[in-house]
Amino acid sequence: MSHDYILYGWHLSYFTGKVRCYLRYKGIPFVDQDVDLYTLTQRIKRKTGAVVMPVLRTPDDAWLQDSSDIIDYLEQLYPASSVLPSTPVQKFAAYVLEAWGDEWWIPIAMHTRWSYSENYPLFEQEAGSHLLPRFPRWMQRKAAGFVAGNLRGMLQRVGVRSEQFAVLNDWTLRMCDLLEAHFSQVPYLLGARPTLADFSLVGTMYGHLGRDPWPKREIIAPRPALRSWIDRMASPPPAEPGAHLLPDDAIAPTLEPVMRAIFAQFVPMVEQINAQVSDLLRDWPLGKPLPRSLADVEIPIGNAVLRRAALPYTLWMVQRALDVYAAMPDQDQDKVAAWLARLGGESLLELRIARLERKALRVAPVAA
Ligand SMILES: N[C@@H](CCC(=O)N[C@@H](CS)C(=O)NCC(=O)O)C(=O)O
Repeated sequence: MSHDYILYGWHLSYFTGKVRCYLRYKGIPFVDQDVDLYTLTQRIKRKTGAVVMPVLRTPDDAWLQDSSDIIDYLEQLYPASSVLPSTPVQKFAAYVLEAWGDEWWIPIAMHTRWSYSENYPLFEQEAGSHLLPRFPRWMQRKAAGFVAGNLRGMLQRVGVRSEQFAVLNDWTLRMCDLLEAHFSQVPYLLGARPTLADFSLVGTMYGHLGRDPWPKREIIAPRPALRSWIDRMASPPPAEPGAHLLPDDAIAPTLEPVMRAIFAQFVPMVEQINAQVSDLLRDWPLGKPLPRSLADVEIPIGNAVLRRAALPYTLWMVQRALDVYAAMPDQDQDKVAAWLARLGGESLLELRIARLERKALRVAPVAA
């Protein structure tokens, strides 16, 4: 059998946005298929082991799951207009930003959607009609309600707790101000073309903050440079040969406050997840998937503390970045280490994560 790539997902979905924007930027022909209930819960479950989106079905009928693995796979096949920087600091930064964009923003994306009821009609309408196309409206509403119930069931775990709304909102506004200042100066995170870092961040920005009515109006609309970056990412202009990342492996000064926040907040979160996982692994068989979530971690945010459950999967994302670092020649590692030290990120390189393999939405320890 041979067909174009098929992307199973929804416009509402965080990680589908990451892959869709990537496919469009790369000019890879694909069918953008709103996933229905049967495909989501039966076919995808059978093929990947989880009820999850996005899934990319390849022309030779492999069903690929996980946005990072999908992008890795396609980068090998379509090396033109690579989204991976070739110089050490930008390359490492792209992977760190990918881990942060994928993992850190989950509570923000869930909070800005599920804590404001004006967002629900869009969710209900789109999710319902995708799940049960051609079915009566009342059945579509019921199906959307079922999925919404499952997603609401995750809120507490990911840190969307009413006593934390103010911290989440303040953090989001401050971070979006930083991103606005950056995109007012530089078209993409690392220069004049998008990288893995942009595709990760656009997941939360396109599917959630840029489309759900409350955050779209309250957070994104007042920040026109951020808005136009989202729009450029969603409908990318054709890749231009002359569009380069910043010269001399530089990270824009406007991105430095974002990186500092990552090192001050995301890295401590990762360290705490790693401590919990390391404890557990003392008595855990190789190959057995870890629970999806563990006990709470406590993340310093200015004078406040944000609590959310530790997700072992996050370590797999960070392992990707550390693998890239480990594969660099010494002089490149020195450049990355010096850059991290300047921005307060040196402890990232001290993390000792047990080797993990992804198993659908979970991770399992494997021999190093
Ligand atoms: N890390 C995966 C996660 C995919 C994911 O979490 N997808 C969400 C929708 S955006 C989902 O299907 N979640 C179901 C669940 O968490 O059980 C990726 O990068 O693709």
